[in-house]
Amino acid sequence: MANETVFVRYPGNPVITARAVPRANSIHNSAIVKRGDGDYAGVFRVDEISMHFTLHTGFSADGLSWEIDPEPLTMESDDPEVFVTNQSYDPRLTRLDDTYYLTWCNATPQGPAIGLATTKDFRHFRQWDNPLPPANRNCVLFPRKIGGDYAIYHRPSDRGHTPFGDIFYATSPDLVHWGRHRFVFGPEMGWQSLKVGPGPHPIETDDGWLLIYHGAWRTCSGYLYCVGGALLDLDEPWKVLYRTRDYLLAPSEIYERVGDVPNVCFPASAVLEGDRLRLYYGCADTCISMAEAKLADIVGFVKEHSFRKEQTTVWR
Ligand code: BMA
Repeated sequence: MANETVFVRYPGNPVITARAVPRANSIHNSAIVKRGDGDYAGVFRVDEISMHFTLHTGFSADGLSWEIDPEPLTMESDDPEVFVTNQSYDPRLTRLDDTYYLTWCNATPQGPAIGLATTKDFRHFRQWDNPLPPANRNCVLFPRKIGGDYAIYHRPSDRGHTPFGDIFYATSPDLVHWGRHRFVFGPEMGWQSLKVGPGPHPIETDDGWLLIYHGAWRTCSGYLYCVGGALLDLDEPWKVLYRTRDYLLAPSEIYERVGDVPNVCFPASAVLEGDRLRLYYGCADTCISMAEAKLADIVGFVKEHSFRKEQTTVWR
């Protein structure tokens, strides 16, 4: 395969296409988890044929054959001021104790804005107060508290196809009040020279938090979205220990190269299966694929293919 590193693509890719949902133009950057009883559930980004972006739940016995709810999910909230739009996209899911935390992006008149909701059963979702002001496009919660607080990685943005983007860290004692904002890392030369954003929830390893992220590069005819990895300090997760200089995954297959937005691999969920990690990623803003690798091999790759300090050049 052209550019495979440690990840091996599932031969049946793409795993989910627009055919799974009536009136869908595409289904891509989506959040998938494996539940306690061994089945899989997810919140999916569906771009409808009206080009409204909606979130739908989906269920699967094996993570490969999916039933996607044809209707968008609904949220309950006590707060009439929470962001509600007809453009909701790029969900992430994190399990913490017995609750799943959904973060996603809403297109609001003030720009992209992060939504936060919780569910235990994927039937009832409770939306919390707006965690961050616009403009912010990517947000994911850590799977455990850090120093007694909830913690997120997020990516401030602008209103358009943002030509910049650094990853930040923030914490909250109660999921409502967010602070202690810390810069984590920004673009670097090469495939991640335009912007970076957090992907699936961080995964705790002996070598630090593994964060799989996307990096974008501007080509002469558009953008290229690749997948990278970083290892971050377990107690102070804004401190970068290692961060990939070489990408972990990049568009090479026809379903990654061709679609509504060509040349996009957008990592959105990571599911651990024993010592292996399944990465689900959006392809060309059109469909969803899966690639697998041993967790230890991913960590090894990140360490081995990391920038050395003297190679790091901030590229703005
Ligand atoms: C980003 C997000 C993603 C999308 C990507 C490529 O800015 O909007 O939803 O996959 O662009 O179009």
